[in-house]
Amino acid sequence: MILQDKMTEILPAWRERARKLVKEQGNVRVNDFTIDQVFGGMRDVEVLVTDISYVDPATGIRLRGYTIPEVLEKLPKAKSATMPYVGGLYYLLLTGELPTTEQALAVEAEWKARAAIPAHVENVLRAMPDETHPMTLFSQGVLALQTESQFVKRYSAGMKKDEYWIAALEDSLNLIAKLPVLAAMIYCRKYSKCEVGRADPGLDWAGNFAHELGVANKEYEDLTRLYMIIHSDHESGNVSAHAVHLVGSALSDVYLAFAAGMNGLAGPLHGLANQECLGWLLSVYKKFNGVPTKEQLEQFANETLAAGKVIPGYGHAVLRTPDPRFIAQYEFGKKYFPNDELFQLADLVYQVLPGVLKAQGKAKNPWPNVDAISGALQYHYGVREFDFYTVLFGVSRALGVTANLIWARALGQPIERPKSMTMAMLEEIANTKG
Ligand code: CMX
Repeated sequence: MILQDKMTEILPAWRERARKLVKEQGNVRVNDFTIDQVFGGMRDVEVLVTDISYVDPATGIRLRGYTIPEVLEKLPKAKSATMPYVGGLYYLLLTGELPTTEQALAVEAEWKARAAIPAHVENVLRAMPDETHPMTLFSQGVLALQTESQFVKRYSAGMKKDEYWIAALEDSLNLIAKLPVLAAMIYCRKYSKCEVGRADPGLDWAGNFAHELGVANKEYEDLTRLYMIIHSDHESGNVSAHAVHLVGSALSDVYLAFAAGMNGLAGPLHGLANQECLGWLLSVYKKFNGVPTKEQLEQFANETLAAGKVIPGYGHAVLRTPDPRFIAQYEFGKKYFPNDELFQLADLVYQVLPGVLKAQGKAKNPWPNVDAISGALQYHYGVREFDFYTVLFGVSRALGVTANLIWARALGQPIERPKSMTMAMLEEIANTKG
């Protein structure tokens, strides 16, 4: 299989690199941390390693070293599409190399062959009450799929350590293949908007996801490809990525680890933020009975800040420029529906907000992040159920976190087990050193 063959080829050199670094320079100190960081969620503490993505404060996320514009330009695309095959992105995330069209299509073919969902998964979802949040259903659906884990079967049969990554790759390909089908099943059932299981075998993984959501529109297929690519990975320290890594480090299989990550993504401080952004845009639209003037928006934003509230979609913990994932979506909207009023409002906010935040002087980054516009684009194409947006994010995030998990198993990364201290110990250190 294409990804297994390629990784088998490149893995020995990576293993040797990791082995040599730890053996010969393992006692070199990387950095110290402060009491602020111990109490502050380990913000900025550099203790994780991944080669799959890196958030550069100036240029935004780099996927295997490539910026978002480079990824969108260099990955192979179908003739009928303006956005790349997501199968090509997965090839890049796993191997570090840009795929040819054939290689991207080979990954797409793997996913297509593995997309069927066992009947018990739908039964699990059906058993839940109507008001269940889509992220709860998504996580439950993933756990129900865990009966498929090849890792579990092979581990109990005495699989060699060297082969853990192969079983993790198998599980990851199966999981990713099934996630759009699962997500669409949740969407169609919960909102009664589409017929479950309307796959189009002629479409690629992301295009088919758009189709299964019941949006029969070539532009929306491209938007789905774009969305899946830009949300795929954002280093290893964010809650969902870190949860997957942590749980996976106990040799829990890909399904168990991914479900843990999705439970983190469901939190309002993480993946749920995208629905808050659209809610804020719609509330502004409603308040002004349409798109306000620049002056009205400025005044409203200042009042919001004066009331001690945050403006959703603006600011970032690491980035210090407009998020390139925002820009990619902004350009998509400008190209396809510049006259959509909600898009025009998002555009006006982009013109006005950074100035307001700069003048207030608190936010380190006054620029828009990925969430500032993603909901407005979904809304345009009729996917208007806010609480489903985090599920879209979750399907995409599977690409990055599973790539990381496969590599963690391939490099033999151990169980994660940081050490705790008591408050008294910290006080003693502070009194001695402070
Ligand atoms: N509106 C109002 N105030 C903001 C702000 C915003 N959009 N962004 C930052 N600030 C404020 C902070 O609340 C903080 O105020 P206090 O000192 O009173 O606590 C101050 O500016 C400094 O914050 P910061 O160091 O610039 O930002 P953080 O790294 O602490 O937080 C983030 C980053 C994203 C949580 C924050 O900018 C925010 O709350 N933004 C709005 C919510 C949002 O868009 N979330 C989605 C994030 C998407 C992602 O992470 O990818």
